Amino acid sequence: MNSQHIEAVVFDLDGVITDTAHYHYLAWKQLADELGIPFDESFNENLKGVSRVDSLKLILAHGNQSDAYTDSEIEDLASQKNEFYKQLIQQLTPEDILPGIKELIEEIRSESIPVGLASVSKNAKTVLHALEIEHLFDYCADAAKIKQSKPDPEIFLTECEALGADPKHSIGVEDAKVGVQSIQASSMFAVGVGSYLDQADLMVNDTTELSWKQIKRAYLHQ
Ligand code: B16
Ligand code: MG
Repeated sequence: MNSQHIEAVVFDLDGVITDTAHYHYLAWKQLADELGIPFDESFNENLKGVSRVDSLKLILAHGNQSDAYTDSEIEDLASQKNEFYKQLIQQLTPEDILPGIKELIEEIRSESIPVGLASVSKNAKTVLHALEIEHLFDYCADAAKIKQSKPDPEIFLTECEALGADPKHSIGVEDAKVGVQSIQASSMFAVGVGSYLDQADLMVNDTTELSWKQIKRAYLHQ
């Protein structure tokens, strides 16, 4: 029984706060189709939480095209995907916040527990702005300054440090396998939202199942 209090809760963005994971999928699919590389939702699971250029390299390897492009061409292809993605997220509104998430964050904040955002997306600020929830986060990591992608713990450790929280007394919420690994490598308690996350300390099928009471209970009984 762990009787420690909770010092911070850190959320991933894509796939946890809003379903931009689907927009990333659509944008990669458009690029993969142009490159003649087979691409489906199942392969897309490997890209969740992975940075833009690293995702592209995984797609090229999947299509046996790893050596087909120079570094500068890879940058251009990654920018092309980002343009598709930026067009898609133009339609985001506060209605696109996943069910229960805003209420959950407000409940955590009402207990004076700081809340952070650990997204490796360079579009995270634009997305938060479109959802009109920037004010709910005490700190948002700057993806451009994070050197090691998830599953490395860097982004979650950066969050805890900025929030003045001990990672051992903090909780992370993720939808990606590498994200759950990043939380656990930081010694935080991992809540996994969605499929393929069996290694999370607490797993739910979707955001409607996230309850602050249940998260606290699971954290205290870990
Ligand atoms: P961008 P997260 C991640 O965001 C996405 O899961 C991943 O699919 C994407 O490639 C990555 O951000 C980079 O995004 O191209 O917008 O910089 O899950 O960490 O919130
Ligand atoms: Mg995610």
